[in-house]
This record gives sequence, C-alpha cells and structure tokens, in this order.
Amino acid sequence: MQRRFLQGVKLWGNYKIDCVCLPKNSMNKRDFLKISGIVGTGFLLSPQMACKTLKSGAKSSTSAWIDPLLSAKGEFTLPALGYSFAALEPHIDAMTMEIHHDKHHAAYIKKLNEGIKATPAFADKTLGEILANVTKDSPAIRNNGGGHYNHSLFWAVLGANGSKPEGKLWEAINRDLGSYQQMLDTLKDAGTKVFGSGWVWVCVDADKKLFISATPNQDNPLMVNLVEKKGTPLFGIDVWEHAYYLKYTNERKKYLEAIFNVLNWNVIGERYANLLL
Ligand code: MN3
Repeated sequence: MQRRFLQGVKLWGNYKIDCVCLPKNSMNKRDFLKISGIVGTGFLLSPQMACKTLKSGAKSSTSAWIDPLLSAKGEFTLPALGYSFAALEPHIDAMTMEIHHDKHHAAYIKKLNEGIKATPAFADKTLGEILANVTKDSPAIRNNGGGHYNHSLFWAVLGANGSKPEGKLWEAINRDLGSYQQMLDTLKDAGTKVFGSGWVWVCVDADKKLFISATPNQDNPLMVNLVEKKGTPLFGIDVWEHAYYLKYTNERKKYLEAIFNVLNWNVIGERYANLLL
C-alpha cells in the first residue's frame, strides 16, 4: 500500500516518532488538525493510523501497534495534560490535578532521567525497553520509569466527555469482563484492596483478551520481570493517595466511583482498536 510519511513528528517533548504511516490521500486538513491536536496531548491514537515499527524496534507484546510513548527515548520531559486542571471537576478537583501533574509526575521524570544517567545499562533504551527490563535490582528506574509511563497514560485516558465504551470494545468488555458495570465493580474492588499505593489496570493479554489487574507502587503490566500477569495496559487508574486525598481524604472507593465518570472512552476505544491490529 502506498503511504505518506510524516517524518520526525515531535511527541512528548523530546520523544520522536520516526515515521507515521497514513493511507495515501487519507489526510485532509481536518484530519491533520485532529492528528496535530492528538500529538499535542501526547498520543497518536487514530485507529486509521498504522504506526510502522520504529527505529527502536520496541514492540508491544500483544500487537503490531506500538504505543508511541513506549518508543520514546530520554531525556524525558513532562507531557502536556491536554486539558485544563479544572476540566475533570467536580469529580477530580483542579488542585489535585495540578499537583499531581506538575509536581508528582514531573518528579518521576526528573528522577528517571537521573537514574538513567547513573545506570549505563538503561542508557539509549526506549521507555518500552526500560519497562520490559526493570527488575527488583533497579528500583530507581523501576519506580520512576513506571511513574512516567503510568501517569502519561493516565492523563491521556481521562476527559470529562461523558463517553461510554462502544463497538468492539463494548463487546470485549462483555465477553471478557462480564459487563460494563461488572468491570467497574471489579476495578473498584481491586482498587480498594490495593494495600498502600498502586494502580489498577484493564489490559489486553497476548490472546487479545481483556483482563483486570492491580500492581503496587509504580509497577505496571509491562514489567514482565515483576508482574504475575503481563499485558498491555488499555487504561489504568492511580490509587495513590496523592490522586484523591485533597477531595476524598481516606475514601478511596468514592474516588474510584467518581473517576469512572471521567474516563475518556473515545481514547480508550482507539487504543483498543490499535491493539487489535
Ligand atoms: Mn500518581
């Protein structure tokens, strides 16, 4: 198939995509603006886009599609949120969003960059390669590499747009997770049970089936040396206290119920479509 190439699209600050392939004549001005806007928020997610294998060779374990963030190399920089700090009100308050993004996420990135400089084995690796190689013996890279990826994904899958899963994703949720409501109940239950800090995930496994898991601290299902069940995260929910304590104090369950209202199912659906490629 003939394709166009957008060379060197700037993504996530210093991240670069080597090429983005689009079907010939597929891109009009509106599409270009849409893509540019998505790039601006950090993710290339349009299902029409088939991202070619990048120079790094980092591949998702479940799909030919590569999450652009996983192909990025340092020095890593803080991605734009893509919406205002107040955009998720009243469910997630603006101050929490500002501190979470500008302070917590920024700190993970700073420490990740410092950790990479101090650990030659991780120099010149993509973020996907870093996550796939961390072990218990690399705590700084594990915690801060996970912190960077997890939060970057988190911002991208939130948005107060009132969307619901549709199409193939809706069918897969019913097939693999019982129902939409059962998925939310399982996430709430898993998130409430995380001891201390961590994340809950809806992932796609090697057979392209959905599963729900929880990980401690900043681990995620891409850390194949550390997790019981590996997979590619479709979306994750941060259950660290810093994600909710200002508004919900110790009531993590109420936070989880609230954040379900601001999951951006349009973005999640596009991620899912890409993972099926
Ligand atoms: Mn957090």
